[in-house]
Amino acid sequence: MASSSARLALIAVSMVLLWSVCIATDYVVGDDKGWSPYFNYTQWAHDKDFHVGDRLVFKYDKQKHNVFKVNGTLFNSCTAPNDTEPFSSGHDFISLETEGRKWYICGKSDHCVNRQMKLLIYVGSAAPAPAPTSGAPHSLPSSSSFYIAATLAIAAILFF
Ligand SMILES: [Cu+2]
Repeated sequence: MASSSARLALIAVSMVLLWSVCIATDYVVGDDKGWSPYFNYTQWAHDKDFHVGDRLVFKYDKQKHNVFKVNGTLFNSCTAPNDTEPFSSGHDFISLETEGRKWYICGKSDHCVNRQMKLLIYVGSAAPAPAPTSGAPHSLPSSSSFYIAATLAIAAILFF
């Protein structure tokens, strides 16, 4: 008869597998500071590993700020495009749908130029990125890992 600690361990392992395989991450930009002036977003992004499927969450006072997704040129000159509507709900979820560089700025007043309200991130391929092991017969595609993790979780719940 399995102990409850073994059952808990199996559930925990399954949850970690599920998390790493299929749960995308929401990143609250600026953490508790949110999207606000004089925060170093370069440093904030520095230790993050963004992947396709993750989301950026911009939280801010919508009276004072907004969010424009821009290109590198507009980013460098802090220019809000006049042919695009900004995100302006005060609590925006932006899905990272493609790989590559993404640029965001606040379009209000001089917030981008003088108050550091600009964010550049690099988005990698969908998480997790298993090391490409070409020719290795036993490497599983991530969907298989997902089913294994799900099966483990169900087994843990049903049989212990
Ligand atoms: Cu602003």
